[in-house]
Amino acid sequence: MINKKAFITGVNGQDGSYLAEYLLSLGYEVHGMIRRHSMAENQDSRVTHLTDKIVTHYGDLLDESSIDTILKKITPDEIYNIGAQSHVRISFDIPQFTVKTNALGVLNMLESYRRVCPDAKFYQASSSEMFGNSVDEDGFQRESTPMTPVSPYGCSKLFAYSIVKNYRNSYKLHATNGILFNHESPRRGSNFVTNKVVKTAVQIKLGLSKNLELGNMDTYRDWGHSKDYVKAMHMILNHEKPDDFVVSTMITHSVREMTDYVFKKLDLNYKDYVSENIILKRPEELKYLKGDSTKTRTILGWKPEYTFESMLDEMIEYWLDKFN
Ligand code: G4F
Repeated sequence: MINKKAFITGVNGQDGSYLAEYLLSLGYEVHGMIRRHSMAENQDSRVTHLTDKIVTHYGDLLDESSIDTILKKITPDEIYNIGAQSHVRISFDIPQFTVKTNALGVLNMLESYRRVCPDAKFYQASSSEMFGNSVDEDGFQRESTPMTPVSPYGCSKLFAYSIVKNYRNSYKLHATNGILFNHESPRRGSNFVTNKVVKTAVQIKLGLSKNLELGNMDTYRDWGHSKDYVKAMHMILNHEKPDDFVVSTMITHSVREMTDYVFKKLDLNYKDYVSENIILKRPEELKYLKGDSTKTRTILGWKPEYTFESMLDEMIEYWLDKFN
């Protein structure tokens, strides 16, 4: 068992909650930061089952003093900065909040980390959205692919990625980036496309809904499972040399193919229920993602256990259970 203390921002998110479970299973003392919301049950809904096992602290990436106070109190060995405004389309509606949280918020974390506990190791949740529409000739994005983001979210994440590298080099910190491609699970927010499709398809199957409106169905994403990806986060942070790693399945599917798979699993034809609504499209779209995670697989020995199909099957089962 590992006798260490970990601090996770965004512990109440999909990844934060799976990461907390994973670190607990390894023997860690787990601390998480949660933000105060007006609805009490939203503050820790994904970690209520861990109430007795983890320590939560109120704080905010935009409130430097709260980060300082928490880090001084815990003196963690490992810091996972996963908290963010993580919805790409919504980043067009609230660009300034997105940039403050995802860019300045990371700088706030790094400054506290540098001053309070510089011997800790730091993981930053970087994103494949940073690549924008840049693709290498062989159809993959990898660590060396130029980054040309096409959303306020992507731009904010590129700043964060860059400042982490800058702090690593300037202050000799063990600060790392995981460049994660899309990753899903039953805990995914239902305004992200996979869980929106699965949840609504199940509702249609059970007569609880009649139709599904989507935005662009002809974009491609490399979708993995969050449970596999949090293990990669732990490996990246614990690699002896602080570095940047792509985490992906190396397989891509369109939103249309994903929708077709989910409806077929429920013996439905998506064409009878799904329509495209321009309101759900983005002002600028990232069309195609397929990540080359060879470096992560070779150096760290990581590989995913879930497939695209087993991940969607698990999500379908979850919603069938929930509504039945
Ligand atoms: O599920 P999405 O909203 O995920 P997106 O934008 O790729 O971002 C996710 O992955 C990133 C990694 O690359 C993360 F950094 C980020 O935090 C987030 O987790 O949309 C996927 C695709 C897009 O092309 C979108 O235009 O699905 C398309 N789409 C079509 N109809 C839709 C919808 N997306 C959403 N959310 N809702 C729709 O109705």
